[in-house]
Amino acid sequence: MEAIDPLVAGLVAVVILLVAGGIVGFVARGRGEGPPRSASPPPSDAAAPPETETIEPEAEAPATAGSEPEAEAPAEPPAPPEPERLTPMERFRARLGRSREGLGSGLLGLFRRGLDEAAFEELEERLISADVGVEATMEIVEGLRERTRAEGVTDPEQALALLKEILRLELGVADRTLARRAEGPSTWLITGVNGTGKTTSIGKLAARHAREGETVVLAAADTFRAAAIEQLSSWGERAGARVIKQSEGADPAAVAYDGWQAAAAADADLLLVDTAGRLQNKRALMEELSKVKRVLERGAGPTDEVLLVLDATTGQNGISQAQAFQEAVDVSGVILTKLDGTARGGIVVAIQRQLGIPVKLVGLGETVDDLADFDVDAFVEALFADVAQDVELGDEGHAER
Ligand SMILES: Nc1nc2c(ncn2[C@@H]2O[C@H](COP(=O)(O)OP(=O)(O)O)[C@@H](O)[C@H]2O)c(=O)[nH]1
Ligand SMILES: [Mg+2]
Repeated sequence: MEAIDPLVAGLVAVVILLVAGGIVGFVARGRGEGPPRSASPPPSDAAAPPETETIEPEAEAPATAGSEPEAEAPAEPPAPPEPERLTPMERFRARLGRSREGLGSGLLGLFRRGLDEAAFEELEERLISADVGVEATMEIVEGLRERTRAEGVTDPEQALALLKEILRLELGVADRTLARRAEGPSTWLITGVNGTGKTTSIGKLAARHAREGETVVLAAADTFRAAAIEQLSSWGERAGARVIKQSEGADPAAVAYDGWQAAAAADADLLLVDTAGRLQNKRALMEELSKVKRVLERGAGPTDEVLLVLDATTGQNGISQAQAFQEAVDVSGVILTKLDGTARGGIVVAIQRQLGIPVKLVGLGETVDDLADFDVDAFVEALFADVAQDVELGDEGHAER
């Protein structure tokens, strides 16, 4: 027994040294690697002035247009120096300033004054002004009233957490995936009223998927004005996506069909079809759209996504527009644009509730990076984010004050 003791002591010492070394190494690594994430400004600053026609592609990863000189198959691809992209949470938070001002900020202060009728009434007003819709507002506020009572909640922070949870539940059930087919080009038809942001959203989508290494084809089936075709072409150029177009006034259904043929011939991954949003009257527009879809499907088979682009700043108006589109082309998802410029972020709730169509993507600005998958958690957190953190992120809405 006594002979073992020094051996055991030695082993113990070695183990202690190893463990201590590991901890020191780990701490050192942890300190060293910390990327100055929050210190660096967002790549596409929210304060950038809106310039539709002169959007810079801001140093896109050149994964798009084929053969770069240095694109020799590297044995082990080193992590490419990705331009730093915001996480959904950061992006939402940085861009939802206006909605937050109306809805989220100050709520904690309100609850601190007491969870009484006056507080619930003010919450109701805020939700309605944010375009959540009357019915949903009543339910949300009633839900909060009941749960705070039932659970004996008096703490304002807890009440806010409950409100967030109720909102998340309200938004939480939808399938927001963008449908892709296993083989051949997935086809997404983009519809919506003029000026809502169809072409811009297509440009952003094209860039995003091209960046991921996909081959993207765009069909300029908004043949209503030559400018619309040019606008799509320049987005296509920037994204490295081929644009199938004809002259102004051409049959949009034929352009869509051509788009499919080109996409199939190129073995492309994704076909995005732009459409017109303005015709002499609504009926003509809806007839044209359903024809575009029908003809496209003769070649392409069932359309994978029919995305309706709605402008968040038009509030409830957008919802009545949506009904007509839904009848004409059976919408599968909404792209909600201009959420950055509105205090009516609550429209997300109203759209889903009143239309039963999930918001799948949101536009958070005019530049190529300003399209985000709709993320319920990020959205709800951003709506109610602590105002102190906005300044840190350079949020325009609050930093200006
Ligand atoms: N602030 C902001 N502007 C947007 C957004 N999406 C589109 N726009 C702007 O809305 C205007 C109309 O967009 P456009 O794509 O031409 O609409 P379309 O007529 O539906 O094709 C343009 O000035 C766009 O830059 C967005 O998410 N945020
Ligand atoms: Mg357009």
